[in-house]
Parts: sequence; structure tokens; C-alpha cells
Amino acid sequence: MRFVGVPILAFASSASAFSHLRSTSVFRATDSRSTTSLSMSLTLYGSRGSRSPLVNWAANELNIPLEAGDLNRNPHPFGQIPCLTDDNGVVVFESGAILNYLQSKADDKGIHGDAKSSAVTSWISWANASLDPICFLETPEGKVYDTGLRTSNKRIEKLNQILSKSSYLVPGGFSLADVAVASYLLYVVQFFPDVELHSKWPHVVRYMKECAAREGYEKAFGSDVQGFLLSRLNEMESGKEKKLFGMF
Ligand SMILES: N[C@@H](CCC(=O)N[C@@H](CS)C(=O)NCC(=O)O)C(=O)O
Repeated sequence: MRFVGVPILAFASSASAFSHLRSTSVFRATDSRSTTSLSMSLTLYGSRGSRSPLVNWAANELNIPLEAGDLNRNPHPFGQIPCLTDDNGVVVFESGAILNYLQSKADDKGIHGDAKSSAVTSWISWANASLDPICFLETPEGKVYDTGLRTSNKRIEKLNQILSKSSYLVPGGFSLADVAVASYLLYVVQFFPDVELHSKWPHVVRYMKECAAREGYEKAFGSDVQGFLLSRLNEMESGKEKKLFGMF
């Protein structure tokens, strides 16, 4: 989903333009006349002038009350809004994942039963909504012409920091969050084998290697793809330039 050309959101998506909102209090979301009964309270880190009101709208429609979070304590891994927490350790980021979470609460079932499943869902959404357009630059006709990983990028920089502290994205080990995120990163090396990632993001390269080395990856993509990727990622680690053409 792109918001290019919508002035208020374009303004809010700039990190520096956004910084003044951190001290601004956030409005309370819901009409509390007939609320969905929840055993915990939900906190939304968000602000007017961003896309977080779409979460408030969903909560209003479902009659789910939301507390306003202090933006200085926003736990979103990339510091963005919206982000939603509950008091059982659940953190959900990406607006689409938050809507899924709210719907599952209203239905009293669903994929967000605990902190791990909500984190996995959030990363899957992030991979699709945010990582994909960084990895693959498209013409207006939708043709991929290059990767955004040739230049510095603050999201990948943050991902590198996250992966410097933990092997995988969600505590507890490898999960579908890693399938979602590593798939895109590894496709970049398949399509653009000359790209160099290690000097900028060594922890991301370490992570890509561990994910690509998995048996499940080999079974899905084939041993030739796996072998090519591992050899190219090893070359990056040892500082070698890519001299030959890649797989495609
Ligand atoms: N795909 C994300 C996009 C989140 C996003 O770009 N949020 C903007 C506000 S609308 C933001 O936090 N910008 C500040 C930043 O990127 O540092 C979602 O749907 O939640």
C-alpha cells in the first residue's frame, strides 16, 4: 500500500518531520458504550497525522477500547507507528497485522494467542509491506529493475542491529517470521548476485546464510540455488567481489 501524494501521510512518514509527534499525546480511540469484553487492556502507539487512526477506526467498529501509548516508549522495532501492545507481552506492528489482531480479539480466537504468534504475524506483514519494496525496485509498470540493497537503508540498518543481538527475529528460535524476511533477502542475491551486503550489514549476511543453509530451504528451492547462495554469501564475508554472472 503506497501513500505517495497524500500530503498528511507523506509528512508523517518522514522521520524528522515525525519527531515532534513523540511528545504529543494520542487520542483515545473508542466509544465505550458497548465494548468488546477483553481480559486485558490494549495500548496503541500512534498519532493523528499518521496511518495509526486506521487502527482506531477498526477498534471503534469492533468496540474494542484502546489506551493511548507514550510514544517515547513505543516498542515497534523500527520506531514507527502504529504499534499495539497488550499487558500479556504481546507486541504487534504493521497496521495490517494490528487489524488481524483486533479482529481475532473480537472473534475471541485466532492467530495472536500469545507474544510469539503475534510477533511472527507482524514480521510476515513487515516482510510483505515494507521489506519487499526495499529489496525490489519496480518501474511504474511493475517490472523489477534493481534492488534497493545497493545503498544504505535505515530499515536494513535497524534489521542488522536486531540481528546483532539475536540469531533469529522472534525469541525461541527459527520461525515463519524468518521464512518471510529471509526469503526476500535471499531472492535479492539470486536476482542481483553482484550486490555486496556484508560491509554494510554483516549480521544480516550471517542471518541469510543460516536461513539458506536450512534443510527446508534446500528442499524448497533446490540444492543448486542453496549452493549458489551460500557460496556467494561466503564470498561477501571474505570480501570478494562477484566476478561471474549469477544464476539468472
Ligand atoms: N507498513 C507500515 C508503515 C508504518 C509507517 O510508515 N509509519 C509512519 C507513520 S504513517 C512512521 O512511523 N514514520 C516514521 C518513520 O518511518 O520513522 C504499517 O502499515 O504499519
